[in-house]
Amino acid sequence: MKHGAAAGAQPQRADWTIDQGWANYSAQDHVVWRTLFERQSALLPGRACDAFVDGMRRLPMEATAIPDFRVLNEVLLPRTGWQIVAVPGLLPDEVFFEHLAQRRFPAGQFIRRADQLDYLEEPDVFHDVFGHVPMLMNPVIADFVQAYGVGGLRARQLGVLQHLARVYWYTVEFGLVRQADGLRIYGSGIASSFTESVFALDDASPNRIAFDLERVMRTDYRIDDFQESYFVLDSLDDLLALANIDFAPLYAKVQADAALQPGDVLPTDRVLQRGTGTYHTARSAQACSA
Ligand code: HBI
Ligand code: FE
Repeated sequence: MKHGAAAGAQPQRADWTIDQGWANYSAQDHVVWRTLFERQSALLPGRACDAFVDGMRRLPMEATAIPDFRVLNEVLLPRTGWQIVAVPGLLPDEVFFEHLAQRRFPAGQFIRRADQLDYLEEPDVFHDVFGHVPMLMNPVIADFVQAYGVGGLRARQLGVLQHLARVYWYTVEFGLVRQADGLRIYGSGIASSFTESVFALDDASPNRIAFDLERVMRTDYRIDDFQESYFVLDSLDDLLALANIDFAPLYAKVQADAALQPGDVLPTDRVLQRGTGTYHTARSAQACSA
């Protein structure tokens, strides 16, 4: 997934929001939604964390049609103070973080084409609404994502945004959490992806490493493929601690260290499962021979 707004895109409004225009979705758009929704809904039981399942259960979100954000907001707003706003695509950093800081979640208004089911350049309405919104029904995640928005505005001024973006990436987008009944998905990038929902939990290739804030802040990530490492929380409540600490001293410390590669494993890591790396080795071999 790319970062930042598509070059040259001009917003209708200063905050880049647009009307969702629910009535303008085509029958084909709703068919793509239904395909994605039914596929994930069949796959996620036993893979999605309890918070995701609980959030989804409380939301008026069905397979039959792309949800109207106004209808979802009638449930989401009273529950955690969040509301979904429609946007045309990726937003500039300062616009994105300002929305999050105000508990407005910028969801892509568009949906991918039928021939793009498994790969997406930018977050569309399925990634944002199916992947992110059920987690925003959870008070801990709701507070964490708002804190991320506030932190992002500050990190941008400090020039350390990339360190904070890694924290978001390895939690809100691609995080795993341990439950009594096993590893579960809470990251929206995984929960909205058919292939990565399998890879992240079942494949022997990726590392699965206990989440450590400083370690994650140092670790680069993949935007073009599955992650090489997934970081695992012992509980979603661990994110609350993150939402309330001052990152500034950490930024200074991490600034001095060289970035870690996505597939690195450190002797100081609490490694739950050391990956074989075979998936990414094969992919880079393919790339070389292409
Ligand atoms: N960062 N600057 C920026 N702009 C975005 O629109 C954005 C992002 N990071 C993550 C992200 N969007 C996705 O998680 C969306 O699903 C919200
Ligand atoms: Fe996302």
